[in-house]
Amino acid sequence: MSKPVVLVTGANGEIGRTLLQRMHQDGLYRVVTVDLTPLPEKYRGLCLETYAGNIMDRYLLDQIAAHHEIEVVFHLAALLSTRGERDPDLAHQVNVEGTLHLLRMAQNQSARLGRPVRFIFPSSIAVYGVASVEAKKSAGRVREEDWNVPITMYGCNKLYCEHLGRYFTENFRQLGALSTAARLDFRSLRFPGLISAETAPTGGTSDFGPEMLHAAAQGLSYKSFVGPEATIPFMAMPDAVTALVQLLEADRAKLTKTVYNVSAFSESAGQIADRVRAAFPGAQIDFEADAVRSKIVDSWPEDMDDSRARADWGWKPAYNVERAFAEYLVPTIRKRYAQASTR
Ligand code: AKB
Repeated sequence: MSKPVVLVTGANGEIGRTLLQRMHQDGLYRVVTVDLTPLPEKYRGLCLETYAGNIMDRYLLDQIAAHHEIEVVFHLAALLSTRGERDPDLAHQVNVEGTLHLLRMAQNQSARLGRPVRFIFPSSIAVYGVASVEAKKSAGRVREEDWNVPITMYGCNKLYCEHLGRYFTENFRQLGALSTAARLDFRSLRFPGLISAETAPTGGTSDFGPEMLHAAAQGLSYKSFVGPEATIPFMAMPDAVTALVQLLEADRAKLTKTVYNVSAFSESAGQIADRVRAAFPGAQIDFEADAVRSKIVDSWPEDMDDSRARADWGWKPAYNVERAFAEYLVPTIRKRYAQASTR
């Protein structure tokens, strides 16, 4: 019996690369990928098939679906919050139109298979829009239904796609005679800022955390675009991938929600800077707050209440901030740049 096929979009991105390694280690699925940029050989070798292309290309998606019996979709491709503010139209096209193309393709696949394709969608802390820094302070760890008033195109896109996924799962073509088997099994989680030791981030507003670390590891100075007091929740990338895989394998009957918060540790930019300086003595980190990017970060909650994810599907981060720095971020990033310097 051949292993089921998983489609990963945005496979060459921060989450995608770590997910490919994890899927390979777990050995439960064959992986097909699509990304704008070709996968490096190190990752291509982990996949059944890789496609370089755009999720806006419906013909490409139909081709992929015709060649592979896709049972699961991890839809990671997205334009993040800062990039989305520079080109809101493109962000809407990729984040919403592109997601709709994927949902349609997966729904057609469910109809062909006679059972729901599981569609795993990473949403974001960006769907929240807390009214002020004072309100952020008093709001503390927000629940999924609180403050859903995003102030970025990316946050709007992610919130709308959560609703689209729920629609495809519960009400798609409700006036037609569509069997539930032909619907989707959409599952989503809202990530905090993610910190990967393997890849430097691009286009995000939570990037100040990982950017500080990657700069220090390369002996580069860094100017933070938010002030030292800016605080949001973060998560080490291995935990983010664990959350995606755990949600995929969770018993549908135990899921009381379509969208879950997940979180690991809440840190300010100043606290992260102190940890980076402790790991890389002499690291030059300054703060020069950009008003707009600070406003975006200030609209995101200090932390997210992930008690529903813990109760429904056993979510529990392996890395608190101390362990993340000591056992994952610093040793891995040191090795990464040491290897890079010998190339
Ligand atoms: C971003 O900063 O846009 C992303 C996110 C928080 O979803 N990293």
